Amino acid sequence: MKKYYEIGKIPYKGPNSKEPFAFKYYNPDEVINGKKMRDHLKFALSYWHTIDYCGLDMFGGNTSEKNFNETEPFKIYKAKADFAFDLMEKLSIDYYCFHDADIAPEGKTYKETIENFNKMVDYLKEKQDKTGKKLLWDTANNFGDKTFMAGAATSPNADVFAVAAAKVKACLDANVKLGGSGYVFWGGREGYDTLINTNMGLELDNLARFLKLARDYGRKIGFKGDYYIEPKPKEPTKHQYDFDAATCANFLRQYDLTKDFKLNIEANHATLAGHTFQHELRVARVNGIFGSIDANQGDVMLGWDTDQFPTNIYDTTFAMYEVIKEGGFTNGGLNFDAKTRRQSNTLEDILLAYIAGMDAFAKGFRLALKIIEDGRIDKFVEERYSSYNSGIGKKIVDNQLTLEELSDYAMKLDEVKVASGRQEYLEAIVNNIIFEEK
Ligand code: XUL
Ligand code: CO
Repeated sequence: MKKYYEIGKIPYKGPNSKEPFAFKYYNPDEVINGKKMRDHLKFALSYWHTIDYCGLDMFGGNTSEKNFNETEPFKIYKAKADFAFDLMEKLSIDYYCFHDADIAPEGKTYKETIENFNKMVDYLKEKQDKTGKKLLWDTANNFGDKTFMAGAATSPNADVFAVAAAKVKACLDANVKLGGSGYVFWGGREGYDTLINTNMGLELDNLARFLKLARDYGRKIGFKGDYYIEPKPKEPTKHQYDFDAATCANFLRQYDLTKDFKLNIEANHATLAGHTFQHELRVARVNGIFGSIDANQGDVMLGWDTDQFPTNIYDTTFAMYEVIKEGGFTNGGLNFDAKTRRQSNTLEDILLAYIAGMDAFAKGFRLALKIIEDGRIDKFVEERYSSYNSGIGKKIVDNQLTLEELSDYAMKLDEVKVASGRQEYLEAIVNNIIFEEK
């Protein structure tokens, strides 16, 4: 197999190709329903997993190297940025995402760290201007350093709240400079391990206060994109305050944040919460807070966030079904919050992993369109609820009836028969569409 530096731009070769470094389903400039595939899917590269992660796990060190033969800190981070943009170009990826800590060397003080960060933001701006690549979102890593061991906005220590604010301020400044369309707050360590040492009420109020301060500052400096919170039920803390989409929806509503904040739904976080990816997307949609996606997948046998590249066609199909039903992405996109396995330790494995994930979503997108075009599923659901289109059902949804009136109506009914849900029939339709030879 070819080595990374022998490989040029990844071509689209179609489903029958056996070429490893070619797309089988993602044809970036193919126009579907009036829009290029690249604009439907809005793929983004994740800096932390792709550019920094080298295979470290709890039992052993790195299995790969991403300093690109440099030893001086700024030269290393510039080489990383060069690699990121080269990779995006090779893969026809138009967007990227990063944490502050991902792109620049850490300084000896918070001040120096932010200065280093700003320097590298300027470098990324130059690269963006040259290539046309865009920032989907950035975020502050307010969980890695020991300062944040008890949380950031929910830390019991007010100085930590201030340090977290300084980092978010720098990330928002960077976002505006780079023309980003989103800003993410993943809860990180915003949660708790035991209530014996925790003031939950204050922590939640402080988290909301923090988000409001960030929102107001961002709007003041001209950030027009969406703010996202990213549900995750556990890891690193035992109880995360942003457990799942429903918990986040309640939090945003309680603190009057739904106007500015949406959700960044991650597939592996959904499964950790005991939900499907599609469930989380649907919950976000019905609450009017669907924003962006962290595309990956977990392993059903493992209880942690494995952040694998997504290859499960059912998941990508149903995820794209939700995206299409939502009318597509606006400020959001599909960020691969995914890393190559520890044993997939070469640079060409990164290309192969992205190709696998992008093709899985491209195929999922094509299949979701087919499911919608086929119409049997949507028609079945529509008919299943048709009793609400007229008569008593229409009056119910128009809020015209009291409980007494409903009771009077029910008293006149004979046996009520509920129609079959036909789950197996519908699953067979989905399989038929997915496996249909064309
Ligand atoms: C952690 C996670 C993060 C966020 C950004 O599980 O998903 O990478 O996406 O902080
Ligand atoms: Co994520």
